[in-house]
Amino acid sequence: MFLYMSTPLFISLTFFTLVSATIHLHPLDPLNAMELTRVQTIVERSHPGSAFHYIGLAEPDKSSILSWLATSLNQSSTTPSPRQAMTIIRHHNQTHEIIVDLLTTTIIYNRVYTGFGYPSLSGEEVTMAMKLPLTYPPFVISVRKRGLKLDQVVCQPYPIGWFGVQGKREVKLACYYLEGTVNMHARPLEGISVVVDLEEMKISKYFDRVRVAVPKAEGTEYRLSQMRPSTVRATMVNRITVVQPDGPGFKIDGHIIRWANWNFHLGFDVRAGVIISLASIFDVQKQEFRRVLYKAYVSELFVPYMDPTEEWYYKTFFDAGEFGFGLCTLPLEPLRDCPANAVFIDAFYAGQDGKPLQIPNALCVFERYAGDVMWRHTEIGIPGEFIREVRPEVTLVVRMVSTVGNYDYIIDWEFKQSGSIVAKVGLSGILEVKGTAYTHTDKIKEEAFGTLLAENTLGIYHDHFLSYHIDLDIDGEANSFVKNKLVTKRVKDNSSLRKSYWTVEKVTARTESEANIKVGAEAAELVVVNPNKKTKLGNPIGYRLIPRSSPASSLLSDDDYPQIRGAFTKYDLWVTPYNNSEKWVAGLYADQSRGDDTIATWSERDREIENKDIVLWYTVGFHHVPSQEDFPVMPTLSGGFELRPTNFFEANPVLNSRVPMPVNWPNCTSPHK
Ligand SMILES: *[C@@H]1O[C@H](CO)[C@@H](O)[C@H](O)[C@H]1NC(C)=O
Ligand SMILES: *[C@@H]1O[C@H](CO)[C@@H](O)[C@H](O)[C@H]1NC(C)=O
Ligand SMILES: *[C@@H]1O[C@H](CO)[C@@H](O)[C@H](O)[C@H]1NC(C)=O
Ligand SMILES: *[C@@H]1O[C@H](CO)[C@@H](O)[C@H](O)[C@H]1NC(C)=O
Ligand SMILES: *[C@@H]1O[C@H](CO)[C@@H](O)[C@H](O)[C@H]1NC(C)=O
Ligand SMILES: [Cu+2]
Repeated sequence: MFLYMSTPLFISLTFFTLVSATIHLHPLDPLNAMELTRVQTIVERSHPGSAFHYIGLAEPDKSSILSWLATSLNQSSTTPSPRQAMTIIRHHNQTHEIIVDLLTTTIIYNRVYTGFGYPSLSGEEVTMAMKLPLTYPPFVISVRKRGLKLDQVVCQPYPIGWFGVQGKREVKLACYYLEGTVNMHARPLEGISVVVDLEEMKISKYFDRVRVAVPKAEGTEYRLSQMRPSTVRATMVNRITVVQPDGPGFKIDGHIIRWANWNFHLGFDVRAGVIISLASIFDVQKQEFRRVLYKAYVSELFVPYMDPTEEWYYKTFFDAGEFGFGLCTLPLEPLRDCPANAVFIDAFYAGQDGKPLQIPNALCVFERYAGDVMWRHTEIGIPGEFIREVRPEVTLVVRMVSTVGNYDYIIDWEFKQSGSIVAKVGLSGILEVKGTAYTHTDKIKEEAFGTLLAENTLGIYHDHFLSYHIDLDIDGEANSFVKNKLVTKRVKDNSSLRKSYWTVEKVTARTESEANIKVGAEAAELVVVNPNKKTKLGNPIGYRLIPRSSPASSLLSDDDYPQIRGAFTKYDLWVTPYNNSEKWVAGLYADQSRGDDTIATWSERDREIENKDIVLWYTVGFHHVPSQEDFPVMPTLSGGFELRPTNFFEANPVLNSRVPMPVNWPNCTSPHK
């Protein structure tokens, strides 16, 4: 499932470097390589031979972060930040949760987890499991029976899900045929089921049920170097770049990024991937930074396939919880994944042995100038005058790409000077396809569960549900969630020639259940307000969540096993009170989870959320009916949402924004001077 491009780090741990490195850390900084090594040493000492499935920051409670920030503003005091690491290991076939305090270098919490579900798979065990079939005699026979070459077969591990019975820690393998292509996902070997027991690291079940033609290699190529020049020419465009002769306009100070009127903390977690925290915007009128976003990240990514047959029913993946959205992050390619003016940032995580690994260029940060307009007006109504004011839009983008097996997810966080934060996800990569005997849709007699994309190749229907954890703190923690319902009114008293109009009815959600919403089912603005603060004119200060793609909640039945585990997909939006231990919307132990630690169970308490520190969980969903254009590799399909100030400022915050100076680049002159 993973390409190992991560670089092992060899670190000489001296007391001096550890101490000096700790003092300048921000409490939200991801664990650095030295800290990971420290955790590994301490845990390995008490639990020798552990397999590390997770090491990440044990995030301090919000109150302690905020008080650290307040005191660290005083230059004179250099309070070391609280640093603790959360570790999930497998040791003697048991799951342990261990918290290590990095300042005192001691274990402060250690318990065996006995609930349902297993920790995320480690990259190393996945790599080992993949190789098992190639030396497993029944599999070798199956490959021969199909007339295929064993050395051209590669297998990929898939979590087995939960279907009502407690399973061992196992994965299933799906195998693919490489000959004549590098697009292995396009050439599945259907009909074979391989189950691997991960504790024993051996094949525990094996079936070869049906034989289906392996789709052909022709037409599956996607490398530019292999394309015939005549086919490339039609889509050729001229040379193009973004030039900033004065360098980027942002500053990176540790993990703090300052740009234009924004500053925020940029973190990384092996499970969540990129994490945005403590985003504040400078208010020109008030002459101060104002808090907007405490924290935001992708909490889970659920991808259920819609084929209930034996070889496919279990394909209902939780990519963050089962694999690690951060673990699947691979180095970005300069000039292609990110533009010429991008700055790249490395990330660190722990391998199965607990030792630090580096992902070079895991994140990029760049200013985007895409020719868009921030605001404008032309006034031709004044006799004798022609007024035109245009402000071009420059924004700041943080990007990460996570390649979870066949799919690539391009995760963007974009900051606008006007106060908006835009979250965007782009789906690309290779579809999960199924081999079939069919070569034309006219011949398909029974239910196919997908679209015929090429001869012998079905693109199976599926969903992508990304749940975003969005902890807004609008001018402070005490916030409320308000639905501004747009309701139709009738004119009843003949006072107007109009028969109808719409108006706004504000409904504040008092408890969790009142906030659940299927966006699109009703016309409403979704607003987080600070009910304790008002603009000078008396409007509640707020931020609005605007979907940037059609919402898509789950179409599965409530009693279907994957739906019980992925219950967050029942609504597009949930609102919960802040709770530092409610981080993963489908549960901490997502592999073979049973849905007893999901937002649906947390919310059963129906806690109060009015004028409280609240968290929004918004799902960016896609029902994916594959089409032929998605084959052999899919052009990016995007979705997302915008967090937009709504009566947060007294007026347009970019009214007096400047226009960037023109760039006189050699040999680059505008024909429309
Ligand atoms: C900074 O330190 C001074 C003196 O110790 C104290 O009075 C003040 O409250 C501190 N400021 C913050 C923001 O903690
Ligand atoms: C873990 O369990 C497997 C059986 O599932 C057993 O073969 C193995 O010895 C066990 N390992 C340890 C360390 O107990
Ligand atoms: C409105 O006008 C209609 C037609 O002139 C009349 O029948 C009706 O009684 C009026 N309704 C009111 C509330 O005045
Ligand atoms: C925080 O969430 C956890 C998990 O849902 C729960 O056990 C705990 O009681 C919650 N804490 C508070 C203060 O509600
Ligand atoms: C500009 O054009 C000149 C002459 O064609 C060439 O020598 C030079 O390399 C060009 N500069 C850039 C930056 O492209
Ligand atoms: Cu898809």
